[in-house]
Amino acid sequence: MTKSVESRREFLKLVSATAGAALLSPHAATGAVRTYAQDSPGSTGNGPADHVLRIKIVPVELAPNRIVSLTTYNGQFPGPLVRLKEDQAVTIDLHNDTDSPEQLHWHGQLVPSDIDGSAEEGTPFVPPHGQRRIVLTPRPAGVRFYHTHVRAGANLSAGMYGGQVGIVYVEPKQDAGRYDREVFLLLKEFEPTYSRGGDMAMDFMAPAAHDKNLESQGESAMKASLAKGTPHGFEVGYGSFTINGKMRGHGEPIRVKQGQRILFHVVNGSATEIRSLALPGHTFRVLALDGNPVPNPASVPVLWLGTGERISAIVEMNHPGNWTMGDVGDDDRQHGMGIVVEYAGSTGKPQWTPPRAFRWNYAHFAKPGTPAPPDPDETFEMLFEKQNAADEGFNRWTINGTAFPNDGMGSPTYHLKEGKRYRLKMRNASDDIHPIHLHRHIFEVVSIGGKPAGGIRKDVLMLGGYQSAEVDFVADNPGLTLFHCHQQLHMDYGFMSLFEYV
Ligand SMILES: [Cu+2]
Repeated sequence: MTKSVESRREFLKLVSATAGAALLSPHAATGAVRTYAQDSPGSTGNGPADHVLRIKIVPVELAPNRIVSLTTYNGQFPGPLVRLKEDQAVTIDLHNDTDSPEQLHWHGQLVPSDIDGSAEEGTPFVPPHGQRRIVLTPRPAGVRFYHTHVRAGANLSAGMYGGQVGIVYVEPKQDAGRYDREVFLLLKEFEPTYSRGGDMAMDFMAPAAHDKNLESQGESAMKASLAKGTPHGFEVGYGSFTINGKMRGHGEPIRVKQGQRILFHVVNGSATEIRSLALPGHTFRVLALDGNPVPNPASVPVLWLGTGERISAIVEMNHPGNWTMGDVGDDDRQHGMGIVVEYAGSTGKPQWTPPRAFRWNYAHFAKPGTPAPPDPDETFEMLFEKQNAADEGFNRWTINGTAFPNDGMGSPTYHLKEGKRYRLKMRNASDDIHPIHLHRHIFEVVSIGGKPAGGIRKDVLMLGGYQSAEVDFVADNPGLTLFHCHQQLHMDYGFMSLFEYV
């Protein structure tokens, strides 16, 4: 085990033993205890910060008489839209007004491990009733977001079940887009409760073919567990569904005029759910996935996003009326997952019609005939498996047979050399879709279900049930790097791994 891992481990132990005490640096090479304000990695100066994010618990009104208590940023949900300029460093003060240590993760940005917001990577916690100043150089341009990165486990008010989610827009140096207006949409559910067995939409993705070996492997494991009398592991369902923190019909409508081109930036801020979005009579021209421009901007009738995914898409307002833009799932839309799009001069109740049958396929946005990426320097094979209800009633998730420890103190499994190109060959022996996320790097999709999909750059990829996918990344950002499924229940119960640079 490397020294940095040892010090991280010691640090994490200290933090959990002394939550509430002065925060310690995980990188204190001498072992000396230093207070946080004096030795915050990346801290600078005493002047006012460019941005302040304050973690606090407040009541949030999702609809009249529908008020929930949420841990938020700055007392609002969603957290404030943070607009940054590519490569222009900013200071950000993180305050924690709660009683629990917190982490703020800069999802999709190429930042150092000590500010990335993951304790597993060695980022110090923002202590309870404490603060931390960081300096962040935003990159790359595009839609990123920020959210908490603490383990929730069985606590359905912690982690991403609460309101700690906000959008970051890193403005490009040159904005190539032609549009009249930008609209940011954050999709998020609240009032989580446990259930047994999920209702995850499974049939929306293409390619749809299952890998027979993965399927028989997953199914025989499940059968063996159920045969022993074990019930299905816990899943989580929700009582309220929101766009930008309001249930359908209770927020401000998106007011448009015929002929306008609206650039929607859609973020799935859900803890656990895959979301869809459609606007009756309109199509989405997808320009970027996870903030990164796609090789082939294609038009689609519906967007699908796993947790943590973002899509930027232009909609031409060419179908006047009063519409519900919402989830294609009737139940979720009726429980709030929608927003009204109102053309100037239109009256009457907002209308919904389902989109035409369509399968979501990342390869739509790849350019046909794109040459295969260069051979990697090394390939890591990863097999994802579920152990039904194995961890106090929760499903345990393993990568190559190993679950990441629940205390966050796992050792790095994968060793990287700076500048080398790595391929992750991922195989899913479960029937769940996993939105797979890599921190601090952007990967390039190589193939999905055995079909090439080159040129698409992302940081979250939905891996279908009993399917395989390959992604490549270049090790260009030294430091501990977390890899995990973005589904909160999955990451909290083992579906994580660490990469280190050696
Ligand atoms: Cu998962």
